[in-house]
Amino acid sequence: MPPIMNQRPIDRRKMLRTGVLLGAGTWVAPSIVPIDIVSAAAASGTTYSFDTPSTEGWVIDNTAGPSGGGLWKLDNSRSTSASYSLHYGNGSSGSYRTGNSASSGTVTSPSFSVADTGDQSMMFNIWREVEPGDRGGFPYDAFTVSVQQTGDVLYTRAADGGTSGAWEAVTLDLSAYIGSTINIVLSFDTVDGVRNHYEGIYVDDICFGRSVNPPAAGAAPGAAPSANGYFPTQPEPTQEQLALRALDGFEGDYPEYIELPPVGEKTEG
Ligand SMILES: [Ca+2]
Repeated sequence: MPPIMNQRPIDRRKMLRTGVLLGAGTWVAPSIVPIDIVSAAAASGTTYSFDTPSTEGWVIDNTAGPSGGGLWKLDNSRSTSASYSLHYGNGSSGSYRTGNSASSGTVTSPSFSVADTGDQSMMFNIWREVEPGDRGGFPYDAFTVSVQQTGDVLYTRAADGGTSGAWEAVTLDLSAYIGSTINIVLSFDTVDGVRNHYEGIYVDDICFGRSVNPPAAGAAPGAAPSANGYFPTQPEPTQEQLALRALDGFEGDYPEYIELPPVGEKTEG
């Protein structure tokens, strides 16, 4: 999902005019709705801004996942509502490198009921800086949003470099869970212990509210739970990926001095 540029405040009256209201109160949103970071967070429903500062009922578990030793915390380095957010890392001057070890952890929402009116979507703002996807496409440094009760993965991003210094507003469709009481799980997993010298993840202004925006790309409610629960099952790396990773073990500590050619060019010339 590319960064959303030229954001402007939501005019809800205009949305009502341009959307489609079907019978029985079924709301179908217009295909394109401008999303303003602050306004999205102020939509109807429950919003978590973490600013008192408090996790506001969200539960951090830095022992969860394949590795544990996670770095989820409240942090005031970056936010879309002043001045705290949920953060995986060590602030804007740090990184999520934990020696040469992998790390993982989760943050789990309070339970809530997905009603048949309202509360059918999850909106949040996210800022990510993770390793770039130039090492064979293996999904290192995976951020995932899942449903605890089913293991359904609603959203995942890995090894793509992040959000290019900008915040992204993400909307996920929860209508598959109408009538259910669920908890949402945010997880981050470095998968391995190299190339973790990046700032990490910030999530702020999580809102469960009326579905006014199309589901984000990658949303897939109803997917089967993986063997790892809300940590998606990772494929086995190929021999080429493992070889590149062995090089990364050195490069990861000295990225400013070493630039390896991209995959596919290594054997040329
Ligand atoms: Ca905040």
